[in-house]
Amino acid sequence: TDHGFTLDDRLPADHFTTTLHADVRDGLGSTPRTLSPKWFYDQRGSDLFEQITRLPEYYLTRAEQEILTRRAPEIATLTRATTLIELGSGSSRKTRLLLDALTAAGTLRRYAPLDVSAPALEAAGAAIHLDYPGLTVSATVADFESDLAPSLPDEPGPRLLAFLGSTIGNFDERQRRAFYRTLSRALSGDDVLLLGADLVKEPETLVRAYDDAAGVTAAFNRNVLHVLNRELGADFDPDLFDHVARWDPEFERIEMRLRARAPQTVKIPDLDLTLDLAAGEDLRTELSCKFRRDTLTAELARGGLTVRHWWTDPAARFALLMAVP
Ligand code: AVJ
Repeated sequence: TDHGFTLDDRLPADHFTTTLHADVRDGLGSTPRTLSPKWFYDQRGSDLFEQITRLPEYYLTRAEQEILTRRAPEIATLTRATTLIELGSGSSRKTRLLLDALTAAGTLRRYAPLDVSAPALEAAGAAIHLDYPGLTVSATVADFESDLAPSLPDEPGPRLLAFLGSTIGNFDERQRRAFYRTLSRALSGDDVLLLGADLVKEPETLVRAYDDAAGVTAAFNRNVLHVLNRELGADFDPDLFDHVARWDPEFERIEMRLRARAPQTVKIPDLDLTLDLAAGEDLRTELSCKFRRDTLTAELARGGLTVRHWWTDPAARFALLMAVP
C-alpha cells in the first residue's frame, strides 16, 4: 500500500489571480455590490476565523463538535468508510473526531482533504499524516465548486465525503442546487455525504454570533478590504466602513455587509476600476443561510441526495446530516 502524504495541485498557477479579478469585478458591478466570502481567508483572515470559532457568541463550531463527538462512532459503523474526503478541510479538531472513529472501526485507509489553499493543506495534511500512521493522506488543491469528480480518489469505497462547519450556508439557493448536482454526480454506490448545517433560531442569537462584543467578526469582515488592497493595489480605507450583520427574515439568512460611513472614491488599479460609494452604501460580503429540517431535506432530494440520518446538538442549534446519492 502507498502510505504517505501527497499533495496534488490541480489549479493552474494563475487560478487565484484570475478568479479574484473576475469575481471582484463582477461583484462590485452588481446590485447590491458583493464580495465573495472566499477572499476573507488569507493568513490573517484564517487566524481571525479561528478566533471566531472560540468566541462565546459563535456557537456553531462547538455545537457541531458536540454532535461529532457523540455520533462519530455511529457514523463509522453506518458507513464503514475506507476513505474520508473532506471539502474545505477546516478545523482539524473535527476531522480528528471522524478519523479516530473510522480508525477504531478498522475500515479507514485514506484521508483526502480538498482545499483551494495549498499552504493550509500542507500544514493540515502533514500533521494528520504524523498522527495517523498507516493512513494514506492524499491532499488535493482544487476548487470544488468547479470540478469535483475528477479530484476525488476513485479507489474502492465506501467514501465518506464531509462538508462541515455550515460552509454550505455561504451558498445561495442557486449555488446550492448546482452544488448538490455536482455532489450527487460525484458520489456513487455506497458513498455518503456528511453535511453540517446551522439551523434557524431566534434572530438575536444569530446576529450576536456575527456581531460579537470583542469585535473579532468586524475585523474579519474588514480584512477582505486589506486583501483587495494587497492583491489588487486598491486603496480601501477599512476604517471608513462599518461592520453590519443583519438577519434577513425572508431568506432566513445572516448577511454581513461593510457600510461606507462617508461618500468615498476607491481606486482598484489592477481592475482599471474606480468605485464611487455613497454614504451608507453597502458591500455585501457574506451570506450565512440558516436551515430547517424539512426544507433542507427537500432541496437535497431535488438535487438527487436522500437524507438518511439527521442529528442535532442537545440544544438543537446545529444539524449534522448523512445523505446518500
Ligand atoms: C465558515 C462560512 C461557516 O458563515 O458562519 C463566521 C464564516 N463569517 N463569522 C459562517 C463566518 C462570520 C462561517 N462559515
